[in-house]
Amino acid sequence: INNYEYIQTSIEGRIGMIALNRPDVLNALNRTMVVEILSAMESFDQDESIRVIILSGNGRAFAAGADIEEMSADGPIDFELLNQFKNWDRIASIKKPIIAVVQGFALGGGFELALCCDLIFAADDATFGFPEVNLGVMPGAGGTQRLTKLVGKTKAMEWLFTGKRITANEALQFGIINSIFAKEILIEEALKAGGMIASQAPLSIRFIKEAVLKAVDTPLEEGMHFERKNFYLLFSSEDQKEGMRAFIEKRNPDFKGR
Ligand code: CO8
Repeated sequence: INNYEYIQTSIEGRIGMIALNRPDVLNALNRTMVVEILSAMESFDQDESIRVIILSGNGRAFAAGADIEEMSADGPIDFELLNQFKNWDRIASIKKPIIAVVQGFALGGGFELALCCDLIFAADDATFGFPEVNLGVMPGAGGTQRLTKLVGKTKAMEWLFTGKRITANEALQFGIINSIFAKEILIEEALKAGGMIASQAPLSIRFIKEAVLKAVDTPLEEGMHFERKNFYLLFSSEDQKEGMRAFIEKRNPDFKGR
């Protein structure tokens, strides 16, 4: 639909698809690509006909990290002036659920990108890891923070200190990913799950996402307060009336997202 250089976008029913498309360099994330990913996410987020976003990588990787060539000669002042990570911060404000579909490598910035998504579906060959330590640097797009909040200090330290590869099975065991599928059916399964979520009341999904993300960073009392306000708010939606009426009338609801 758009003229992107490093990604492809398409629409499958109510699902907006974004595919990283630099397969020759294992979808290494250069700066333009990150801008494109965010532009595509934001335009799907604004589009009322889209209810779920799926992010995948073309070729044999999800993404093998930030583009090492692009950043190798940069200094701290370049990063500061570029305000390099402002686009990454935009991911957190996407309201619709994002499913990462990971096959092959999700390393460094590629792993960080997957960790920014809400669900991760992985192929059995998926490999995660933070190899930055081998390059004399460290993760800069949330890796030390998001991984630690997800798996706790013990494994985060180990994986970040060693750069060790995390297999799909380990990732599943530690709650980093939701499911593993054979490569051949991975996208199909993600579309199925996406379709299921897309059939739910969009405002419920929206406020659930907001409340769960809030829980990650908020003391319980404040989070409970936040949850309650969102719960109350949903009772002003047409979909709440429709959902409860449909239950009473013993039929399927027809949710409109309003
Ligand atoms: N950047 C640039 N090019 C890359 C990258 C990368 N991260 N990863 C792979 N490529 C290129 C290779 O240079 C190669 O190009 P060419 O064919 O022109 O030589 C092509 O992709 C294929 O790669 P390989 O031949 O190396 O394929 P292998 O199957 O032998 O190896 C590996 C695959 C193990 C994934 C290997 O390519 C590798 O180690 N890649 C680098 C992984 C890495 O270190 N990632 C972390 C990068 S640092 C980072 O992400 C910091 C995040 C900071 C914030 C993010 C801001 C955007």
